[in-house]
Amino acid sequence: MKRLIYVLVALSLLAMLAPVAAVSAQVECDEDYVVQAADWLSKLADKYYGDAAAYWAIFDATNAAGGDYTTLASPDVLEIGDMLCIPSAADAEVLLAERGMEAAPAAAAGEGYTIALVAKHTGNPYFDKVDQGAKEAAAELGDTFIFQAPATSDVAGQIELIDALIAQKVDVIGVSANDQDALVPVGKKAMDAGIKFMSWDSGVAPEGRLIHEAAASHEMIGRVEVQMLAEMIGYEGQIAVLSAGATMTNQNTWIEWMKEELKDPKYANMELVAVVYGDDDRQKSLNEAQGLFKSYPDLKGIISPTTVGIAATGKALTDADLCGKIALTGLGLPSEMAEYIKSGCCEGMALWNPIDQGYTTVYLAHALAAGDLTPAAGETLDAGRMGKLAVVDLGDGDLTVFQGPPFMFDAANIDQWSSVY
Ligand code: RAM
Repeated sequence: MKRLIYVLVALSLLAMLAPVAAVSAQVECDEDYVVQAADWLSKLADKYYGDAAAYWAIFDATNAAGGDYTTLASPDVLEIGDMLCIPSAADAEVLLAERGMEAAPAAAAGEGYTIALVAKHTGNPYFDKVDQGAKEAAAELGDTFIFQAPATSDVAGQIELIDALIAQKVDVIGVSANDQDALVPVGKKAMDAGIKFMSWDSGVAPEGRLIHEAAASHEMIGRVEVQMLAEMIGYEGQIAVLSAGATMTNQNTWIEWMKEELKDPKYANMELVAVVYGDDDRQKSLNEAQGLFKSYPDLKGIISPTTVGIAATGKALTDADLCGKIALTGLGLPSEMAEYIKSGCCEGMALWNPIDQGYTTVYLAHALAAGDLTPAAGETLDAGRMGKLAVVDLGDGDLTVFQGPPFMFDAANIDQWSSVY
């Protein structure tokens, strides 16, 4: 199974590398810019040219400038202190033309649609990164963007927020569901009011929404996590899952695929002894991890398919001096997991880019509002820098757009990503 994992690594890393334009035009740096905390290229492009999509001009000019200027591996990766070359607006146009792109006329905020995304809860850096990518897309499209979440991951808080957004008459509402069924009535209410209602990250049941944006194939995520843990523990011993909320669609779907994968006879000596829920609350997740250590003294491995849960489990293992005795994998933010990956407590894990998730979701929301998508299976979403993405029907009208395969992180690449998300 190592092979699959390595192929995935290669694919994902390739996908992350930006095509480097051959800059044949002569351009000058109109201004030097030193990267500060919370800077990203599209934000700077918006500031200098009023066009977030013009970030390629800064990227190409900086890479072509040499000398003291930073060499950028990807437009998604900026480090504090990087020295950027900011070409004049005229030179930026030349550089964009080299890539076959046109500088867009600056769209005034509020000219476009009003798109509201509701996350599972506040205080989760995963959703802060979704917000970042969503804002980038809204700036490119000239839309007004609203990002909200309840304080804890309960569905009642989400329903309250959605009710208020319906009253506000926004154009699109998208939610990462804390409960796929409980959100159906409010989704129907939104659609009856003429609002496009969709889900992202964690789906609402198909009858209560138009379409869902999913990070990566549910099947691939579930199967790969079991494969990774099996490699770590030599295909033998008791394992457990530390999940997010018991009614959260995304984690539940991945766990179903984990169970499918575990049916393969090669896992005959592995036993799934427990699935526990930390509700994407740091303290509860930590307590649940400690509960597993106590209840299952022979436990060999934990899969935590939630960024909050895996980081809490990394801490619980470290505090209890159990790293190396109980293996850990799952879905984690490089920024939160770097210390556990470097200490060897977590040999490897997966995740997609949550910035890209926010970006893709807003492009999808915009296409719904503009009537560019019906939506129907077989249609194609033009998702800006994410390229063209297919609308697929997963069965019974479960229309979904996938943003792409997950990335794999380990000690070899974690430093490259821990400052990005
Ligand atoms: C947590 C949330 C989110 C999930 C990630 C992997 O941040 O539960 O919904 O997609 O983990």
